[in-house]
Order: sequence, then structure tokens, then C-alpha cells
Amino acid sequence: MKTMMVTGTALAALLAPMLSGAPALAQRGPMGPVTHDAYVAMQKQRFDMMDADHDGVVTKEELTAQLTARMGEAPPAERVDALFKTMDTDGDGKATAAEVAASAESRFAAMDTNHDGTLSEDEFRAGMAQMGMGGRRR
Ligand SMILES: [Ca+2]
Ligand SMILES: [Ca+2]
Repeated sequence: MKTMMVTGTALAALLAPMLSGAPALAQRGPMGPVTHDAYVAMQKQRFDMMDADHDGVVTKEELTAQLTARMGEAPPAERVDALFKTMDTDGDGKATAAEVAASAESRFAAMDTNHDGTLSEDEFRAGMAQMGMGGRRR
């Protein structure tokens, strides 16, 4: 839980400057509406965080390490596999920044269920939950 809060704070810090033109949105907090640009920036930041050795490529090992750090426990291998597959679109075992950016685009499109170019809190949560990345646990 503590980890989620840290992530949320980092996210808020990241989003705040981008939302400065829309104070009403910023006040809704880190889980508020996420614009397309903010989402893409978030995914890029996430990629940089995952790319522990900064070689521009995220491996399954790096993804596992990142998820373990975030969740406080090692994630199930099949969850890592499923998530990694969404990142490594050509299946060569390496997720490049370009692949992750492209998959972020399609994920955004998939989550933006009412197609208004912004992820509402509900859309965002539903999308994260679907990926098994949400803060909610059963
Ligand atoms: Ca790497
Ligand atoms: Ca790849």
C-alpha cells in the first residue's frame, strides 16, 4: 500500500505541470482524468524506471524487478509474461522504447472507452485493473 502511495505521489508530481492549465483537474488528484499526452509521458517515465541498466531496452528480468519493487513481492510469472507480451510487440524478448510507446498508444485507445481523448478516473482504474496493475486487490 505504501508503494502505491509513493507511486501516486510521483505521478501527481509528474502530472501537475501538465495540468497547470486546468487547476480543477489537478485538484482531483493523481487518479483524476488523464489526458493522452499525460498518459504517454507517464508510460515513458515508467519505461525509464523499468530500464534499470539504461540501455534503452526493458527485459523481462527488468520488468520483474520493477513489479517486485512496486508490489513488495514477486509477481506471478504468468502475469509478468502477459504484461511483457503487451510491451514486447515483436516478441524478440526485448521491449524497446518504441514498442512500449506504441503499446501505450493502443492501451490508451482501449481504456478510453468513450473516446473523448481523456481517461476518466473510472476508465483509468478499469484499465489498470484489467492489466493487473491496479491498487485494488481481492
Ligand atoms: Ca534495460
Ligand atoms: Ca521487442
